[in-house]
Amino acid sequence: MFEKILIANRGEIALRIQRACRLLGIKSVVVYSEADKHAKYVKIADEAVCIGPAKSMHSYLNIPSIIAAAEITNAQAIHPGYGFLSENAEFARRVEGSGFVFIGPRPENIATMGDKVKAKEAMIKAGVPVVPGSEGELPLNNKEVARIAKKIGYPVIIKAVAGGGGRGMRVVHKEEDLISLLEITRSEANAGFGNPAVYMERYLTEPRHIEVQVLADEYGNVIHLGERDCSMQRRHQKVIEEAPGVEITARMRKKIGDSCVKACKLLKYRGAGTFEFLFENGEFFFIEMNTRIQVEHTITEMITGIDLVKEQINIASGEKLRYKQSDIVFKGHAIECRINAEDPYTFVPSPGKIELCHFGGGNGVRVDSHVYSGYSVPSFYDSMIGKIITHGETRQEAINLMKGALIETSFSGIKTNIPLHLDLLNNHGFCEGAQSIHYLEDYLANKER
Ligand code: MV4
Repeated sequence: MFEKILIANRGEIALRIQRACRLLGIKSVVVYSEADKHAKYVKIADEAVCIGPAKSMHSYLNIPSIIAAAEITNAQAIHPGYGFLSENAEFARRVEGSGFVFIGPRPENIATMGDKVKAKEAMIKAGVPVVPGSEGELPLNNKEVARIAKKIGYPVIIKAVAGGGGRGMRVVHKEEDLISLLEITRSEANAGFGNPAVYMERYLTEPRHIEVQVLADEYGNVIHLGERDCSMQRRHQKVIEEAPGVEITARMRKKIGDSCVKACKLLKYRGAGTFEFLFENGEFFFIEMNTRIQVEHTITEMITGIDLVKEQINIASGEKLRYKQSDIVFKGHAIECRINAEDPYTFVPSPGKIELCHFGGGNGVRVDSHVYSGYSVPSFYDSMIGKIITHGETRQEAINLMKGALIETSFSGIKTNIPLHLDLLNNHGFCEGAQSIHYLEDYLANKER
């Protein structure tokens, strides 16, 4: 096992990884930008290294600074967290090339999943159901593209091969709009990702976003840990997540989970990973795979009792997976509310000094947050300042616990999205579990009128 790990991230996930290090008796090195220098998780780390100025480009995205920090502190492994460099295959390669262990998948697997066409091809090979669409990237011949769209059937969606997470996509409802939207998507893809290649899929109009968590070791042992429903989102930012998925039966879970496990085995995948699906009319359709720990990993931890960050570290140190699929038992229902420093109605970020901060608690309530009274939320990064997670025997209990936890929670000095969360937890449609990926945006649009 490692003696020292460098955490190449900030905020709540840096603290989450630091906690896993303490659990395992591993020393942690935190890297920080000048904007994060006063954060408490930086002060309480075994070691801390400043890697540059506030702007991410010069600190949390600065590969040579991070590797130099690992060298001077004699860390053995680097955990990338989520966001920043976590899905950068080049970073993973350079970490390994410098003699450190990358706590994550093989660089080749990160690169494959970054190419959405290659990712889909890998899934088709493994028997994972994918959204029907073009075979690979679209040809340059417009007539040919029109023929493909007609065959798939309108509406279709055009997506950038190098995109993902909702960037670089266009829905096309009728043939007249096809070529102009195709050209816009291509040029945006080229400008945004340096790659104009696009592909096409049937557009699913009212799906849920369901994702499956997996864990794989170096030796081909793979398990799945069930699914999460992340449909409650606005502009591709998740707001509330829950596990298990509302409509998902044990049979469906086993079938889709087993197919994800098979894909991992074929890919020789290692570490934690998430398969993203659209779920409509009882069917799963793969869209993307994330090769990192995700913000919402906590709800899977609550219903399985498995510490995913601890397992990531165990796997990276070369240990065999300590669980078989039959060891995984799903218990109760968990919900996560992402707490953002923002206006709850306009979504405008609200950085600044938190005068007072108090989180609710009690049995079944978990708080993952690095903030406290007196902490200043920097304006340079994502506005998420923490997560409240509740775990009950039933979905209704998890909702009730969350309402209580949020009512107990108070912040002054900054605005948070807690009022929005409370509105949603009292919303009839959400309480019925009726959410599709459009639910929250529709709700917000209707509320304005
Ligand atoms: C889709 C889709 C409908 N049909 N693909 C958006 C993010 C990216 N990961 C894929 N996305 C979508 N792909 C087909 N064939 C709708 C979306 C989508 C979406 C997906 C998941 C969560 C939120 C979303 C919000 C808008 C659109």
